[in-house]
Parts: sequence; structure tokens; C-alpha cells
Amino acid sequence: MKKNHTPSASPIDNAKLQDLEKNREYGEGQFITTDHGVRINNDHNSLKAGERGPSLLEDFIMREKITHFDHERIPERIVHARGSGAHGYFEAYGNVSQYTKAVFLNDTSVKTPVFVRFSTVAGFKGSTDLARDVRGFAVKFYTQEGNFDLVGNNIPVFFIQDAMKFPDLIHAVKPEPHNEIPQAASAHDTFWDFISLMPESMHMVMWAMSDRAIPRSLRMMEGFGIHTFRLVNENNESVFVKFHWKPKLGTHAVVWDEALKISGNDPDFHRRDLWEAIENGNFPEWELGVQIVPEADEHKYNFDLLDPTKLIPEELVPVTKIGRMVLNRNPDNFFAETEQVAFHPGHVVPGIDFSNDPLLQGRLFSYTDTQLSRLGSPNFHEIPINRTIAPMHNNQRDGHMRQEINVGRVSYSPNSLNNGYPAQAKESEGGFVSVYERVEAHKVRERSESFADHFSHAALFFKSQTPVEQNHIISALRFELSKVETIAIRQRMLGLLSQVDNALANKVAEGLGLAVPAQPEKPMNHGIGADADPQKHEPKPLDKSYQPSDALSMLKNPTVTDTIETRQVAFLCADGVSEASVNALKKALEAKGASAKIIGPHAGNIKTDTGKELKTDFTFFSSSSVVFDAVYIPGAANMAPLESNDNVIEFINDAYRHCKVIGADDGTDKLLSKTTIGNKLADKKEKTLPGIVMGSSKAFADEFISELGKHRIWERESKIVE
Ligand code: HDE
Repeated sequence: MKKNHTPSASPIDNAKLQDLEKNREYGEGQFITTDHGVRINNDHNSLKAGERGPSLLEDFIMREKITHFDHERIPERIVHARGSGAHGYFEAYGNVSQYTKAVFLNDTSVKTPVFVRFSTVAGFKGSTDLARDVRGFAVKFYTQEGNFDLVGNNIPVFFIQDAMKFPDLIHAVKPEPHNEIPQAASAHDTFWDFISLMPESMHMVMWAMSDRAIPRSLRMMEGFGIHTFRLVNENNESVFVKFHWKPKLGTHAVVWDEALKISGNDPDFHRRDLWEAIENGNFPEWELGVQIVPEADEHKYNFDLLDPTKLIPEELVPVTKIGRMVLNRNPDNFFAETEQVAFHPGHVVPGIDFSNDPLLQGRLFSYTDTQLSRLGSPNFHEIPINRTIAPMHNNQRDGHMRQEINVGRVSYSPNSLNNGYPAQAKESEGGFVSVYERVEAHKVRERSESFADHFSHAALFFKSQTPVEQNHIISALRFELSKVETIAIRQRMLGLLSQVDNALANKVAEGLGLAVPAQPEKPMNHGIGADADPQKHEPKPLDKSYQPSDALSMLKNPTVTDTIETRQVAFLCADGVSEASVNALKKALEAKGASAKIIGPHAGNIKTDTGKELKTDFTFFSSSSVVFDAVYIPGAANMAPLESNDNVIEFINDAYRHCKVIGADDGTDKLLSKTTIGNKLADKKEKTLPGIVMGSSKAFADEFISELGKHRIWERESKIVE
């Protein structure tokens, strides 16, 4: 069999790595040329008739350069436009052969290369990272049996049950079409109008209003495949499966006021954090987990496994860890890799198959279709980041920007001129065979009655949260709904919330200055005629049999960890700062994998009390406590420059408000007296406040680190629910 020429290899094999090396050095010691290899003699001036004369049309060099530039942009993704990517690998623990024949999930000797793209959903490509939004968590596994894409989110359920509603959902959440306001935000009328008429969205709404929607870092998020998939073993026996990613650093969030301020201070906060962690060798890591449900148990639960607005509580079906993923290399080129990567839930390998979840089924159509307009050609699989490392042969040919130079006369099957090749693979030879599922039914446009419980999982989620987390959900709903101008929409939402949890609805209503309607409005009254009811079935009453699930709360989650690895502490310093005070905590933090950033009155260096130079990383003016995990005020020969600086006062006040740990050495009392801390101490007539670590004792660093390990000091927060 003749081999086809492949001009460049897949993105992750050795040949590609060498290519990348070459690319990195590309241009070094080389002449600048046109795209067609002609050396350019003058890249600064266009060709003109005389120094002051008109430009000449014959200037093929300028025309080529400008034409290329004019076409540099491609359409951004219709959803998930804002994203950040990284390379890494996946290693299996080798404990799933009874469930799946997928080699990459079983063979412990294989390191499967991966490319991951994290994203927000609603905002445009240049929008802020800290929008309140679900995060995309899409992983491309370059397995030896072909590419497997796990295109998931950081929230385990979705807003809608049927793909048919996706364009409506997205039209509702995107900026409103008449004035294109607001950017990357769900806090506006069209979104809540749609939601208030879609009771099935209530479970996802609870998650989206929780702190899951404002992660501290992309490295500190869980990931979920959402839909029920199937695993298939060598004997073609199948089980249902839900996929989970569990982050090594735990699941953490920022607070809403902080998110708003980060958006101004550093809109690239998550992208920068991911990039810097990898550059510094702090490789983000997740474990891949599965919840397995035998086929025989398909109807065992009081929710439908095919309904993507439901989850399987971990207490009912535990998560078994089956491997780990490490991200250890930043992209070389954002456009070539992060922008051009094309994910598709339909990219599966033998051993993984689909369920009949109607949202998943719709996605299986959508993702190839969207690449045709975004990447512009059916040959998008040839873009290096999308290439499989498995041998690839078929009779697909030609099309825009075809890279491969297929050799020979044969591009059809069956053929005899190429001895029948490329040949079909039997199942025993790794050929993909769909799950042998019997389907016999009427064609209908209907929703199953088993999808009609819209409130029980929303209520389960809410009651599984700690009071702190419940407060945040209530505040988020108050924030969002107070931005909705149409009172009827606010009221309709209160009606829906009251069916989830009365106390929740009442607290939100209080914040809106409204009363919870005695009789929730029937959403479908807004449709035209009875046929507009998508559900057909009456919503089911609340199922109160669910026990709270700790895994649903970020604070109670059993995987929560007190590690301070990669956390960043702002040290507020000026000339005369005590070198000993800086060094003692800095050393202790670094020993635990955290780092100190010196914030000073100006860029460059400041002088310590021993006359040494200390380099500042940021200034009081150019930074803010919202982009750090904690604050430390070292002792100093002269505190006056800090005491008289409004930015310093705001820095400390924000850190206090956002429940961050604040450490203060001896001699900082006057500065603290000008901040919220001073006011609180005076009010309470107490010497200490939670999470404020004072003094210079030997135990100081240990105490500071132990408080930092709590992530936030929630006792400080003002409460809506006790
Ligand atoms: Fe997507 N989604 N989606 N989606 N989705 C896209 O594909 C779509 C859904 C998700 O980093 C698009 O290449 C439909 C659920 C992620 O490149 C598009 C439906 C989940 C990403 C598309 C859904 C997702 C996308 C836009 C309802 C969680 C970003 C650009 C049936 C499991 C991938 C593109 C990346 C991207 C369609 C619902 C996750 C238009 C029709 C549910 C993480 O094809």
C-alpha cells in the first residue's frame, strides 16, 4: 500500500516537537522573505513613484503583506469564544478494563498527550475572565486509537434538556441584539425572561448563581462531562458513565465584589494565572473519575439518566478515579493552537459511546457544522492542533486548503486498483462499532415524562450548601434580578424560586423589594396555545427524599484541601521595610509552594532597613489586593509612606472585605487604625479579628500559613442566612 505524504506531523509526536523547536528559532539568522520565499530588500517602505509620490500597484510585497493582514481574523466561536489552552498528558491507573476497552484508559505504560481549552460561554473573545458564567472544560486526548474529546463544563448539569432550545438559550444570554449590551453577563432582561419561562433550567441556575461561576483559578475547578455516556468493554457489554475531573488544588472561588474588581484590574486574570503556573513549573493537575451505572440500573433512580439537568449524587454512585491529567506546556502560538483547536463530543474511540440524552444527540450534529464556518473548510482536521496521532487514511478528498497530497488514482471504496485499501477494520482490529442498542418507537416531538421534575435537584443543590454558600447564591440572584428592568420577569423568577426553596425565594424577594407571588405563574401561559408547552407533562412536585450531598458544596467537598501551593501573597513595602520581616514570611511561604510579591510605592527597587535593594513586582497604584490570595504588612523603620497612601488603605480594606488573610508585623497599628480592621477592632473593643494575624512571634508564619490554607475567612462576611 502506498503511503500518503503528510507535510507536517501531528501536534504532539516527536516530529512535531522538533518542528516546534525549529519554529521557535524560525527567523534567527535568516532573511525575511515573501510567503513565496523571495528575499525582501526593504520591509519598511512601500514601492512609490518617487519619494513623495503615489504607491505603485505592482508592489507585490506590500500587497501580499497587507492582504494577509486583512484576513488574519477568523469568526470567533459562537459560544465559548473566550478561552485559554494548554498541553499536557493523561496517565491511566489501569483499573477499568471490565468497563471499557479504550486502550488509553487501561494501558498504564502510555502517556496520552492532551490539549485542554478552558473558556467562558457568553462573552466575546476579548471579554473578561471573571464574568459570572459556566466555564468550558474541553479536553482533546490524542490517543493511539484516534482523538477522544471530552467537551465538558465546570458545572455538572445544563440549562436545557433538548438541543432544540440551545439557540434560544444563547440568543437570550448573549448581549441584547438592539444595543449589544451587556458584555459577558447574564444580568439582563432577555436571559432572565427566557429562564423564567424554562423551569427545567432551575437546577443549572442554582449552580450558575453559586461561586462555581467565579472560580479563583482555572486550575481550581472541577470538570464534568455532564451527559451520561457509555463505556463498552471487549465483550461489547456496556455501562452508563458520568465523567468527572477533580482538581489537585481543590475547588475554590473568588467573591463577587472581587470578581467585579478583578475584571477591571486584570481581565486576563485566569489566562495569566494558567500561563504563569505552567511557566513556573507548577503544573495543574486533575484526576479523572467515573460514576458507573450498570445497564440494569438504568431506571433505578427517581431521575432520568438521559436528562442533562440532573446529576447522580456521589453518595448514590461514588466517583472512581481512573487516571490523572497534568498540564505542562503552554501553547507556542495562541491562534494556531487555542483558537484553531476544534472539539467535538462526537470524537470518541472504541470503548466509549453515547447515550440517548437529547442534548448530547444534538451536540453530535453541531460541532462539525460550526467548524465549517469558523475554520472555513472540511479540512480543519489537518490543522496541526487537530491532527490525530493514529494513522489516518480514508477516501475524503480535496476542499479548501487541503494539506495532504494524496497519492494514486483511488479515492473510492470498494476498489480493486488499490487492493481494496484503505480497508475496513473488524471490531477485533479496533474498528469502531456502535453499542448494539435496540430502538423501536414512534417518531415524536416530545419530552419524556421522566424529565418533568425541575425542582428537586435544584433544591438538593441549595440545601447541600453551607450558609456561606447559600448567602452567595441569594446575593447573586439579587444582583442579577435587580438588573432586570421588567418587573414581571423578576416576579416570575420569584415564583420559580419559591418552588425550589421558600426561604431562598423570600430572601431574594427582600433584596428586590418584592413579595413572593402566592401562586407561581405557569410559564407556559406565555406560549401561543397549548402546543407551545414543550413539556406536555405537568412539572412534578418537589421530591424531598434527597439527602444533602457534601460533594455539591465547595466548602464541604470531601476533596477540599488546605494546600497553599501556588497561592500569591502581596507584601506591602516601602523604603525602610524590615528585611528580616520580609524574609521570614517569604521563606516560610516558599517552603510550602506559595510565593511573595513585593508591592511598593514605585517600580524598580526600594531600600530595606539594612540598606539592601528590594525589587518591587507591582506598585500600590498598578495593582490591587483582588489579584492576590492574602496580604502581609511587614514591619518598617518608617511606616509613613504606607499610612498616607490611599491605595494602600484600599488594598487592605478590599482584602478584609473579601475575607482574605491579612498578616501585620509589629509597628503597623497606626496603619491598621486607618482601615476597616481598625474600625472593627474599635467597634468590638477586641484585640483580634478572624484571619488577621498580628505580631512577630515565632509562631507567626505557621499561623499565617494555616489561615491561608482555609482559602477565605468566611466568619467575617456579613450574613443573609444564618
Ligand atoms: Fe457546546 N458548543 N453546545 N456545550 N461547547 C460549542 O463548538 C452546542 C453544550 C462546550 O473550547 C461550539 O467549536 C450545542 C453542553 C464547550 O473550543 C458549538 C449545544 C456543554 C465548548 C456548540 C451545546 C457544552 C463548546 C461553539 C446544545 C457541556 C468549547 C464553537 C445541544 C457538556 C469548546 C465550537 C472549545 C462549544 C454547540 C451544549 C460544552 C456551536 C448545539 C451541554 C466546552 O458547536
